Amino acid sequence: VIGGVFSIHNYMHTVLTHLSSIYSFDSRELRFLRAMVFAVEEINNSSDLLPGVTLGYQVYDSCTSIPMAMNVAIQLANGLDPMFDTGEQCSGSATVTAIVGESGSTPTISMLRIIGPFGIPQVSYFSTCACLSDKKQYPTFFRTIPSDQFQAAALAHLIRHFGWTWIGAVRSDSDYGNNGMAAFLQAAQKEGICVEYSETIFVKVAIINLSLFPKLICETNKICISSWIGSESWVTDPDMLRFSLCAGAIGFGIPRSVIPGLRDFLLDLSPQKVSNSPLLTEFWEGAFGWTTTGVEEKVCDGSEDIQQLQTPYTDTSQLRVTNMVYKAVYAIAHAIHSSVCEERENSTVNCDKNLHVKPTQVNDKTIV
Ligand SMILES: *[C@@H]1O[C@H](CO)[C@@H](O)[C@H](O)[C@H]1NC(C)=O
Ligand SMILES: *[C@@H]1O[C@H](CO)[C@@H](O)[C@H](O)[C@H]1NC(C)=O
Ligand SMILES: CC(=O)N[C@H]1CO[C@H](CO)[C@@H](O)[C@@H]1O
Repeated sequence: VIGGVFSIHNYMHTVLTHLSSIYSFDSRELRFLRAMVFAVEEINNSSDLLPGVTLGYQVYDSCTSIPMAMNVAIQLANGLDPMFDTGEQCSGSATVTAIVGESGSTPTISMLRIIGPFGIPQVSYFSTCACLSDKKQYPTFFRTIPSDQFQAAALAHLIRHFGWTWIGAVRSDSDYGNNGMAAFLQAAQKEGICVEYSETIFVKVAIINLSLFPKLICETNKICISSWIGSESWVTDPDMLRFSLCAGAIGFGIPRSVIPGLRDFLLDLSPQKVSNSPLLTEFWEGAFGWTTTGVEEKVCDGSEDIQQLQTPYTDTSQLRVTNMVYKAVYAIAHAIHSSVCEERENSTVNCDKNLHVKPTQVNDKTIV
């Protein structure tokens, strides 16, 4: 059984005019989650990788919250009941052998502090903080996405390339923001770029979920900027590109990819399948049931057609981070494979289903 942790829900508290909470469902993260399930199924169908061994999964929503991510880490280490997606093939609980996740660097670090001592390998698809490359601190951490160390240097090159020598820099106050900025400032100095200011958050808005910081800048549109240069996590975020101010932003993205069969898998949601999963039900109701203002409400009756939907969940035109999720599952499967399978002389592969795989064994075999 492998664990998966995704930031499906976001909670933001803003104090722009009065204290209000913005609650949102990130259907792109739901796509990441479903890509993990897809990869598990594909591996289960494969006769080369883990023949005769069935992978299972337990997936959780960390709600983009650090306390929640820590809670999930404890549950994964203990093998308690899954909170979401209890439908389909759950065969009961078990301590997970490896974990795919988290999305953000800070929740990933929080999880590693808890789960690391158990030796359970954690493979992130989206945590880019260079700080995570420290193998002494995080011996069980792996990732399929490159460290920000490379991005910082590349961004400084890019700015130099366009001859912009005078810039301002803003970041979120998080491990991703602070470490990323530190690396960038160093790289910028090397390139002879003058950084006028480097700020965390602007005063009027207090945001609990700091990774959403740039989103708010774009939404409130209060800062006058001639050109935005963004880091990967927001320059390819469909939510950000909705704002014209951000639509012209440039930066580096993870390459696009094509995952054959994934689109059909994502769209293969019968009302039956949806109603078996609380998470899919929420997505479905949100996509078909209510408008974003919550004013017009209509009830789902099973006649909804997902083919007609245009949401980040159904948008498979880019598959950047999604591919990193897919690769993370495969990295884990290969590590388990080399722990329990052996190639015979006559080149058949024999896997010992009954062998209890220790997470530390898998940790030693994980290569990404
Ligand atoms: C796995 O095999 C089943 C049965 O052949 C098929 O229906 C399903 O689409 C396959 N899943 C993947 C992800 O390849
Ligand atoms: C390969 O060898 C194993 C024993 O080492 C045997 O059980 C198996 O049937 C053989 N497979 C083939 C295809 O010859
Ligand atoms: C979780 C999952 O997809 N399990 C499936 C793995 O593949 C086997 C063989 O196709 C199925 O029986 C499992 O249900």
